[in-house]
Amino acid sequence: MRAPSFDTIVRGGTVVTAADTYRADIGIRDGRIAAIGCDLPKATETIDASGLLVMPGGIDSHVHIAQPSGDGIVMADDFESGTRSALLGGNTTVMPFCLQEKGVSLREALKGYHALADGNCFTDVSFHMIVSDPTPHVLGQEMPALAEEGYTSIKVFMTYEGLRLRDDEILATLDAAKRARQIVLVHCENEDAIRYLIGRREADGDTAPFHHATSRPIAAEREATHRALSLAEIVDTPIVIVHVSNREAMEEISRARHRGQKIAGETCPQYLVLTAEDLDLEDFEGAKFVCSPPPRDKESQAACWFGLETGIFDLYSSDHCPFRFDDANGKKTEKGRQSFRWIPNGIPGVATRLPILFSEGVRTGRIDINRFVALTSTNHAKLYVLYPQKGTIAVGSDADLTLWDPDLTKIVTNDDLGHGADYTPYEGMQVTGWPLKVLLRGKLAMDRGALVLEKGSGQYLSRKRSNLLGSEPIPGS
Ligand code: DUC
Ligand code: ZN
Ligand code: ZN
Repeated sequence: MRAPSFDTIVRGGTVVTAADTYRADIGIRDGRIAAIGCDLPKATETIDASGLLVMPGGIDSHVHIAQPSGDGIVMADDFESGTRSALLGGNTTVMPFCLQEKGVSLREALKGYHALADGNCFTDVSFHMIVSDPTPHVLGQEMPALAEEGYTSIKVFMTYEGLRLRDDEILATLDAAKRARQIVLVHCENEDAIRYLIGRREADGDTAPFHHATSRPIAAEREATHRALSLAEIVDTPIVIVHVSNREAMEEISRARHRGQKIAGETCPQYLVLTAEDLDLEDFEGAKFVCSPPPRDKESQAACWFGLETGIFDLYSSDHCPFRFDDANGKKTEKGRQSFRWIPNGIPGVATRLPILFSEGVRTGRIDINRFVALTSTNHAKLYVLYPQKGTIAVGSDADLTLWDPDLTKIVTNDDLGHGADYTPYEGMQVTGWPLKVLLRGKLAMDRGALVLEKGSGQYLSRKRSNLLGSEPIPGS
């Protein structure tokens, strides 16, 4: 008897990539896509995908997991719960940040982070580095060495005392990253303006969570975005502007592109469906929505949708950064109850990222399903040099597949999301479209909300050097 040609066939679904939509079977062998065609012959296992969309697994290139947060604050997710939540939400790869604390080398930071992640993940994982202490050793020795070893993206902050870099430090970091061919992500908010406004609010007795939003106005984000783009222009290198919340920052990106700069832009679900009014809920409930930049207003939501529709944004990420609400080591920290200044900054969202964009974007006709795949998977893989191993459905690619029910209506509830936080900012929201099954490198990993694979099934992905926003990876580079 001849052995079956495939380990698994995903049969009868509608295959969706960033470019095409068509009916086909997918044959999988040794964890990779071995054939795409009609009526593929038998396999050891068959997964029925009729009535479902078969899409590349989601890639969330902006998540925070187990990140040290200071002051006794504990992030709600470790790698087990964070990647579990990602998988339940239809993702097969996440990219968390490895934070360099001041006085610590990048290598030490990475060692600690790998110790937490390795063997504990449900999805594949690849790190960005956060550079907070750009010493000559970090810039001249560590960055090039780590780029060689597959750590090819870094993030810098323009806000937060202890994390933010001065302009000359940003220039030096951009320069070093350009030489090492690492792409730089920038958090754009003007620290001095924010610090001044926080002081003013506190002096006026305005200490409730809502004033997190009033102390981080659009102008502080717009100014810092303009400055980051100017610094990148001076060094002549591309950058990624992350978590953009409003039209004015978007206009800075568009203007820079018109000047000829290569820029990637990212927005997140919170800027599409939340507003600053959510931070104004009573009984400290507004703290559940404290994140930076803060959610803005309806006009900003419309602008961010426009950016997704028209290509101002290349990436749609969750910025998953979870803290427990009802917890003195989370949102309800003793100091945080006295002033918004101390409320930990971030909200959970890795599990709800895809359903929110599908329901509010695809079902409403704002974007088509191919753009959905580009924004949630393919563009992340291309930008961060995981493509075509990840981010598409093609012969030779990893068989990371999300089987999506486009008609399933759900009410979002925290119990379904698998993260370590005790709430979701989207509780009670009705969405249509939900991931039914996920395959990770050919193996069924999630089936109707149940985990099928063990933790530790996720692998660490080291990446090639960045092509710095070139359209395609350079073969062999
Ligand atoms: N920036 C992020 O990217 N995530 C959470 C907090 C922050 O400031
Ligand atoms: Zn940030
Ligand atoms: Zn973030």
